[in-house]
Amino acid sequence: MFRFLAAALLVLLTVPARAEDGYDLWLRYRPMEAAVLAQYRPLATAIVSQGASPSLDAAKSELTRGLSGLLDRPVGAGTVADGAVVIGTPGSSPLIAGLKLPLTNLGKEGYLIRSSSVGGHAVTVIAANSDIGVLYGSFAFLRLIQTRQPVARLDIASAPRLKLRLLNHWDNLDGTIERGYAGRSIFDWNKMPDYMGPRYTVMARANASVGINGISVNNVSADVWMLSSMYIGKLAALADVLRPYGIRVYVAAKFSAPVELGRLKTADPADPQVQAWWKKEVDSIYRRIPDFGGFVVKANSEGQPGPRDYNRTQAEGANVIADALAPHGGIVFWRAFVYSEKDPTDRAKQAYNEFKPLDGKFRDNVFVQTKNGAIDFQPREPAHPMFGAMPKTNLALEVQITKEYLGQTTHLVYLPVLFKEILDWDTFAKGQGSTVAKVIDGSLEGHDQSAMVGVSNIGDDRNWTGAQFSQADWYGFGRLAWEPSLSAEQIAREWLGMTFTNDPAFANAVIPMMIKSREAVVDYMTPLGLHHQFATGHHYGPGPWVSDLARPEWNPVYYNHADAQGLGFDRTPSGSDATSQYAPPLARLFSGPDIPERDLLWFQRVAWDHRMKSGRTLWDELVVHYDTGIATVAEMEKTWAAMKPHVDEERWSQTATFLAIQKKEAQWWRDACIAYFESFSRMPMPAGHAPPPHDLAYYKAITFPYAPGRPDYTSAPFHNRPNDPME
Ligand code: GCV
Repeated sequence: MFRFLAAALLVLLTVPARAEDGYDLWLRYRPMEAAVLAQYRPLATAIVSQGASPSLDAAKSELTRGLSGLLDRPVGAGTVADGAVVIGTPGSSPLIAGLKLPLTNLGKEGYLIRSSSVGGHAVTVIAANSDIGVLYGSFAFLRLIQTRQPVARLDIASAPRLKLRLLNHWDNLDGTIERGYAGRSIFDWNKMPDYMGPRYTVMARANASVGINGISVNNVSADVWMLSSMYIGKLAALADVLRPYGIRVYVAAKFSAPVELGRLKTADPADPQVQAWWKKEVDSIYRRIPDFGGFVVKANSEGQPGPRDYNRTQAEGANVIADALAPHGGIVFWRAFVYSEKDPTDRAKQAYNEFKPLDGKFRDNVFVQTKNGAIDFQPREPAHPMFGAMPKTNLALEVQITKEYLGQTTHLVYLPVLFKEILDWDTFAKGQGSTVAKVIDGSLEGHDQSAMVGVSNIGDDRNWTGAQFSQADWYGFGRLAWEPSLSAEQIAREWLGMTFTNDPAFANAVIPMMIKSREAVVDYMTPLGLHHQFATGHHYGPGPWVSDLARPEWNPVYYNHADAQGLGFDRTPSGSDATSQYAPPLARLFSGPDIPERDLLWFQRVAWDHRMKSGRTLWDELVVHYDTGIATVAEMEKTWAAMKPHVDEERWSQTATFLAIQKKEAQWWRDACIAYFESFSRMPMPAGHAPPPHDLAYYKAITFPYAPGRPDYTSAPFHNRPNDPME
């Protein structure tokens, strides 16, 4: 009997207390290892807080939850004693006020965490100028413990470098998500405002833990219903849930709302009735949501209405809405993602051409929201030439956290490396060191406003983002929007420690795997500056041959320009001259022989037998890159296989299976692209590199009628396909 009980106990001790499925994100707060518990327990014995507010309550309950979980014993409200965690603002806490802490430079959202003495007791103080700052500080304190940092002698001050740190959800009101790969929308509008499910609060906690302070809730290709009184009522209920966590709600507004909703004859921004309509609409929103953030607007882009419909400029369009918002402190995020089928100019040049002349014409409460690159969230793009070229305009950087062009759910691609590439990109706008980070944080041109926006990857999947590792992209976006100088390695280390384990053997293997994943996807999808080689509509898988779409710039052949002579888009002065949109040192670099090869085919057209720096021909180099991408994924798969002892079964095996899918699809990308390009180059495969196993027709015939995330979800057309490879 005793032996049986001992065996049962052993089983209980070795099986994780709770199965893990990713729902708890990086806020798991599982008990620390026995070896370190003894060190940490005396340093967080109780939470002392004076004053009360919803944000302070959120801070208290996060600390209670987090410390009790991590320290594996109840840590609740208490009084000052050794080990107490004293939280608050000088305004609401006499204890904090008495400490005369240097909070002035921390602004509204910054925090200070300091080991201190109160009444002769050694305590940790988490102080800020506002309750939301206290909440941010509480998450930061928990993060230190979650990542096993020493907390006995703390003196940390942190304030966000960017003021607005937003997610844009591209969620449709019917529950589908444009470019969403993690299930359906988490916003269950149909049941709002009566039922506000628990996931909104978990999402708010996760956002606040990384400093995200705003979300726009609906697709930028906007549904006018969102501005209706009925939906604003639902939104007000959501705003109530998110407010304690410092998160404001924003809405994607449709420019034609004055016509569709207001029944006016026009949406012309110069029309006084239109101006009055926006004012009335905005006033009424603020009556119901006093801290409403403002609007995101996609205008005159991909079929959306906009000021150009009335021969007005983008600035006139933005300003009419900005004027309505200004008295309430609201903001317009006016998207620069515009291109027109009526304009034969290189698509990469169109946004700059349209916006650059408008520099200085936008109101102060307008951001021109600019994607990281001039095309569309490709695996790699040079930074958008508008960064650095609009000194009198607030520019917000928009990145895509959902992986529309990066393998969607199943490819492990750690995006903070990509985000950093853009933030650290030197625009040379004011000489060397004029990075995109300095453009968007306002410091380069002395702007007060600053913003970074990420297109959300959240859905109603149990693990929120579809894949465990995609949580790192959400996490990393928030951390970088707070502090763009953080390194992708540091963010990975934090996230891994909080999400899986702090075991150095795990971090030492998995951090390099995550970092490498970024170059791998470029290698196996679009090496050497290739871009937009994706299958039609859903963008899942390769389609470099596609040439039959209505608009030229929707076709991959528009971007690769493959023919018997060579490959690549000539954007030098002898071609589209897009290079001239960059500051002179970059313009020279990109149109000359010293161009970094990673951007070669983006800017230049190159003969198949062109000699690369390696001494190989372009053709051979291309093949080598595709194969390097696959080899990297194979290495990632091996690394992860060896991590099995460190990770719970469900999260380990999902990731392992996804990596196997990624490897298979990397091979598919490589084979399909090589089969297509070989039909032009007519060059032999370099030694040691196998030809694609099928002919081009095979790859062309692969279809995915119900791939998720498409912008135009309707019943997929079923053609009589001549040779369906699956049949
Ligand atoms: C919301 C790309 C995507 C579209 C998206 C658009 C945008 O074209 O494929 O789904 O639409 O960008 O950013 O507005």
